[in-house]
Amino acid sequence: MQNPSDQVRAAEETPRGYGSMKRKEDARFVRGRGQYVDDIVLPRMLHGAVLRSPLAHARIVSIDTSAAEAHPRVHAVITGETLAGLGLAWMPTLSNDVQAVLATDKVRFQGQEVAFVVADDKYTARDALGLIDVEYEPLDPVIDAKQALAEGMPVIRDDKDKTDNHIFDWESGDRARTDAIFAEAEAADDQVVVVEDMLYPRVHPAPLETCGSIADMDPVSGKLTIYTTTQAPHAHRTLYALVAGLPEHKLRVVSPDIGGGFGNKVGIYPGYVCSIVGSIVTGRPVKWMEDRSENLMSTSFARDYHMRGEVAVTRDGKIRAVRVHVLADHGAFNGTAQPTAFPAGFFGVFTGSYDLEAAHCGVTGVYTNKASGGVAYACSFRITEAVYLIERMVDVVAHDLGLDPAELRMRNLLRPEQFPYETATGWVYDSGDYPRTLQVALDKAGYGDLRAEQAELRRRHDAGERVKLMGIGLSFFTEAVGAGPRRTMDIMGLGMADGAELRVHPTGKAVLRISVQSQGQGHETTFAQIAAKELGISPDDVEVVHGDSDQTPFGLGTYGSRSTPVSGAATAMVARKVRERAKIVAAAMMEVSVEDLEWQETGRWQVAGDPDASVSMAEIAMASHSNLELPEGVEGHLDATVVYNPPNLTYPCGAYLCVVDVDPGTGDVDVRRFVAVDDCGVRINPMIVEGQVHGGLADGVGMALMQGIAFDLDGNCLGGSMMDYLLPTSLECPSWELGETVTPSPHHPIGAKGVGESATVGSPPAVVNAVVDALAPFGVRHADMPLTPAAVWSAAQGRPLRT
Ligand code: MCN
Ligand code: CUM
Repeated sequence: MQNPSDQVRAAEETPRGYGSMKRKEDARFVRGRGQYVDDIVLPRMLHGAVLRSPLAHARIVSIDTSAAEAHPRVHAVITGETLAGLGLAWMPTLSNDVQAVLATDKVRFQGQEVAFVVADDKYTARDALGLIDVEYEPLDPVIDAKQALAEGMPVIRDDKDKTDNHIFDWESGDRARTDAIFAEAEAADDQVVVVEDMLYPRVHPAPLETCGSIADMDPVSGKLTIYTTTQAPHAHRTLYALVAGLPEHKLRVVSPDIGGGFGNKVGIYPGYVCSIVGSIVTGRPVKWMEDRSENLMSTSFARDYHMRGEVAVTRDGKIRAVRVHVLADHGAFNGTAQPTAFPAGFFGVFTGSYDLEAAHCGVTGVYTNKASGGVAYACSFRITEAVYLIERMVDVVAHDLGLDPAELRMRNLLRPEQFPYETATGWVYDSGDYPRTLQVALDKAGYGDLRAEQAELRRRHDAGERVKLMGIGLSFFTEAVGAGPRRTMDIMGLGMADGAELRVHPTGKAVLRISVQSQGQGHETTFAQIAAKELGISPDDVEVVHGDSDQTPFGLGTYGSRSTPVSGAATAMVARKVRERAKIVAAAMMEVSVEDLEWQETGRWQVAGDPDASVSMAEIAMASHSNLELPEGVEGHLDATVVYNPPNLTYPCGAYLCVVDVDPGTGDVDVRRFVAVDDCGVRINPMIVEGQVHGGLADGVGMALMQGIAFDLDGNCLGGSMMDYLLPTSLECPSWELGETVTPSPHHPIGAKGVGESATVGSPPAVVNAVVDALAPFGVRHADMPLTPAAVWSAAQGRPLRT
């Protein structure tokens, strides 16, 4: 087990006041008292079920719903035609595309929504799906993204007058300068160009709670309430308002407890819209909850990036430039979720943690007959792909040049004095001490000893002994989290800034209302800690309200690890505003001037130099509600609101080291050790941060070794159950060894950077680098994820599996 005292604590700079307190929300979760969407039962509630396409690509000839409609316990059968009458057959996606709510003309992926049945109970609704008769005319599917743009391929999106399957071309960086450096490197004797193709396979966030909603249209008041699994209640409300033409005050979006999101719950799914239409049509609340296969087959997948990386490097290991081309498989509808101006998300940070002369990437997005989506799963908008690309490439360079991968990284990492650092693609990294972070990881792992052990095992292997091969894999990542600023970042025109409201009651207890929505990250605890520290009261005395659009200020939601960078900053700012108001009241209470007061860490306003003259926040709160005479213009009471528009993203980083033992005979990989040193600036609750890192590391082991949503040539999804799509368990994971460095974000009011996705971003390349390193005696230079025993064995035979 993890021994906390064993953890490297290079955190001398951490300000006091935060700390590892147990999560407030766990009181209800460990007692089974969480309230998830499926726990909610409304009076007269009906249940919906979705009929899905068995085919990946087919024209719909006819849909006969008469038998289902005749069922005595069925209340409504809704088809694309019904929706077309309401103007709702298609809905906008978060990427300026449209997506079919229920198919009218064609089905475009296996599992696509075709009809919706509303019945007395969920079993009847499901049974009645079997009574619907759909006649399909099968069409050739487009499954291989590399063939999607080939001459003569079937056109998937003929609804849009398209003549091919091309979605977008996007580029970043300075192409001419990058090409010039590559030309130089190719010509020079002391430089080389290293090239590798790699796939980041399609994977799925697979939250334990699937997606669902309950729509409740009150026919009298005309108010529509939607209880739904969303990571962004306010954004969803405004999008519903825009699509349905309803005013926002007639819409209430409630996101109750959420059983994991991991990006899967950012978008709006057809099932949500169907439950709304079902409620409007029947005049009763309608619940829709998908099952496991529906979740895996039809909701937002992640990755599916076919990448070619090129590195121009001197023979002694100075990386000069990086060039990348990506073919991005976006499925049948472009439903990726990222700020509007970023069709490839934040892939532009593919320059990683290194000091480069130039860089360029081009991304081409294509349609295929697969489920849509495209950023979900703890990715910080495609930074998973970017970090995998650069960290795999660095290891390929080390392999080709015969350099030690740790040494090569040290030689190229940004140095602390270079911050703020503008990358070759225009991102301004705020702060970090990368060499120190890497050194902490190497020391903690005992890097030298590990290499010595590896050399000995290799010697025995070469001597013909049957031993497991040991691999050591490193990765160093820089994350970019906390979207906005709203000037450059929006979702469908909604700028990425967050509001916060804080009210201190007369007794000194506070209620904090935030716009972000926790899916398990512990916001009720950490946000209370932020406000409590600023106010000088106990976190137990701050109640955090979130997840209800009627009760909280507007904001863009939880994803891209933006809650702490944006709403966390809003919370600190609003609490400071309240503290300043408290100061005026305190001055009136003690009959001194405001300038005479100074704030004490103990949570009191004190007359400078006189410890006997001070008042606590609770005393001030009561006085602010009393008949105390206040200065002109001060209204009394203790509350405030703010909107925080971040000046920049925050850039957490980390150094990860994975040790694996590989059986070359079976291809079986055992993750022996995993050292993760994260720097997310000031940690509010180290226990929660470590929990976030643990989860992300497990994600990384899953993606690297066992997960992939694959398709056969007919477009049948091969990852539609948890028998096929494997989740890592404690059996596949080692006891994580965590460490930290602390470089506060200079522009964040409390110096915190986000951390929720760091480990998912940073860990896959460490695991893959370790496995490839283990296979070095077989001359292996690269192998694609997932590194299943079959893939590892094939790679060792010199025939790596390629998709
Ligand atoms: N925290 C902290 N100190 C810091 C940074 C963060 O104490 N310096 C705390 C935060 O206050 C918060 C938690 O750590 O309680 C995560 O914070 P943050 O990095 O701001 O990320 P978000 O809260 O915005 O969470 C989103 C992120 C994303 S995008 C995915 S995907 C993911 C992740 O969180 N999904 C999760 N972690 C998850 N964890 C759980 N249990 N469930 C999910 O669905
Ligand atoms: Cu990209 S998964 Mo998280 O940002 O909700």
